[in-house]
Amino acid sequence: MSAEAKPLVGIILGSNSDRPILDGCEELFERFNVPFEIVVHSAHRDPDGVREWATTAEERGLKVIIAVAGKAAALGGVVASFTALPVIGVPVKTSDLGGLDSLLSTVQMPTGVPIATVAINGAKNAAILATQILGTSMPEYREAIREYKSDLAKQ
Ligand code: RP5
Repeated sequence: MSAEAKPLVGIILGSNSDRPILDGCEELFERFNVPFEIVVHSAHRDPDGVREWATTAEERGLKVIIAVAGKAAALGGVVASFTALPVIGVPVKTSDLGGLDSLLSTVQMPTGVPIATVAINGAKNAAILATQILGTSMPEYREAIREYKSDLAKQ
């Protein structure tokens, strides 16, 4: 993947404190040759930043969005409200409620605004799912997932 490749997946974090959740996720995107970008905008502390990023995501070439947030995790839902792109939500494990707060805030979306929610701290699965979504129209990503699954079966 060239350094200048235009990102296809946009990862938005609610806080810099969510950054460690991406361990393993970035490596998978590198393995699959998927260009991605990472930004930090909180739905509660920086709603204007979220809106600007989400409303311009499609025109900037993004195909899939991953939203990573914890606690009263509104981020994925707010992003989904601004874009027609598919949004994958990663609920972050929290110290007080173990991430159940993040999970329910992310998964319990009203009809019409779905978020494909993965497990608490499930950023690796988010990377795989995002690549599978890309693979519906880009065969090289289908092949990358096929190879990955074949390697998994050998473990
Ligand atoms: C959420 O609040 C963030 O996504 C993070 O998981 C949580 C705590 O954020 P910090 O107080 O550590 O910035 O918005």
